[in-house]
Amino acid sequence: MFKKILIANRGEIALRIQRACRELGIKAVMVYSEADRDAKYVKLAEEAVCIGPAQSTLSYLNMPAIISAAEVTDAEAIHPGYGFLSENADFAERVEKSGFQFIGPTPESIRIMGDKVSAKQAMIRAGVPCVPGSEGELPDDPVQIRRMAKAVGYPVIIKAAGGGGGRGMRVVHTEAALINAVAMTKAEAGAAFGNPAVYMEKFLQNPRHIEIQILADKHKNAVYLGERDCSMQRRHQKILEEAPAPGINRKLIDRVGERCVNACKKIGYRGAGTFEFLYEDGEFYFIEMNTRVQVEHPVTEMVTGIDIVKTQIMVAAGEKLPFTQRQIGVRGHAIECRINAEDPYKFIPSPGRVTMWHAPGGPGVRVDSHVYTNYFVPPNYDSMVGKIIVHGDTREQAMARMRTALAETVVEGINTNIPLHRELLVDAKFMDGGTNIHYLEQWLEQHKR
Ligand code: MV4
Repeated sequence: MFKKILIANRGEIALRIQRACRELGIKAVMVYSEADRDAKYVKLAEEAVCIGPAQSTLSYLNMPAIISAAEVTDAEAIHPGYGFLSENADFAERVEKSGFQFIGPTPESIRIMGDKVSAKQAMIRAGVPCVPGSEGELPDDPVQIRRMAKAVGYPVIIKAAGGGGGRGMRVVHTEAALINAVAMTKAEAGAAFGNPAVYMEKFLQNPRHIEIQILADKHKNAVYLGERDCSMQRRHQKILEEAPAPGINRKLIDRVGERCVNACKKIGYRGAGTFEFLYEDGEFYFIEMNTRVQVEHPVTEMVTGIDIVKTQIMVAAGEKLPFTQRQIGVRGHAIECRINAEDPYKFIPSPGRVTMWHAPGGPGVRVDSHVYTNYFVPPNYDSMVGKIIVHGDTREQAMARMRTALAETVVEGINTNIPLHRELLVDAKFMDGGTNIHYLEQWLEQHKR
């Protein structure tokens, strides 16, 4: 096992990884920008290195600064967390070339999944169900493009190979609009991602966003840890996630989970990963794979009892997965509410001094946050300041626990989206379960104030 790890991230996930290190008896080196000097995990750290000014391009995205910090502190491995450099194949490569273990998949795996065309081709080959479409980069010939769209059936969606997470896509409803839409998406993709390649898919009108968590080691073992429902989102920002996904047939999920595991084995995937699917009319369609730990990993930890971050570190150190698929079960129900420093209905960021922070507690309640009373939320980064996660025997019990937790939570000095969560937790459609990816935006439109 490693003796010392460098954590190349900030905020709640930096604290989460630091906690996993403590449990494993590993020393954690924290890095921080000038804006994060007073962070709780920096104060708690046995070692911490300032890697630059507030601006992330000069600190948390500064590869030489991070690798130098690992060198001067004699760390053996680097955990990238989520966001920042976590899915940057060049970073993973530079980390390994500098003699450190990257806690994540190989640079090659990251590269394949980063290109959404090669990711989809890998999944088609591995038998993972995908959205019908071009099965590769679109050709230049407009005649062929039109023929493909006709075969797929309108509406279609044109997506950039270099995109993902909602960037670089365009829906096309008619043949008349097709060729221009392809040209526009290609031009934008070339400018935004340095890669003009695009592909085509059937556009699903009312899907849910369901994702499957996997873990794999360096010894060809891989398992799936069930699914998460992440349909509650606005502008591609998830705000509430849950596990398991309400109302989806367990046998179907097991079949898809097994396909994901097989795909991992086939491509030599290792570490934690998430297969993202759209789910509509009882069918799963793969869209993208995330090669990092995700914000919403705690709901899976709560229902499986497996520590995903600890396992990431163990498998990076070369250990075998400490459980088999048969030993993994889903017990009860978990819900996560992301707490953002923002206006709850206008979504304007609300950084600043937190004059009062009181976290909830009680049975089945977990809070992952680096915030404390008098903490200053810097304006330079993502607005998420923590997560409240609850577990219960049933979805009803989990919802009741979340309502209590949200009622107990006190945050003063900044605005947060807690009032929005309080309303959602008593919304009849949410309580029924199974709302689709458009639900929150429609709800906000109807509850305008
Ligand atoms: C789609 C789609 C409908 N049909 N693909 C958006 C984020 C990126 N990961 C893929 N996205 C979508 N791809 C097809 N063929 C609808 C979306 C989509 C979406 C997906 C998941 C969660 C929220 C979403 C919000 C808008 C659109």
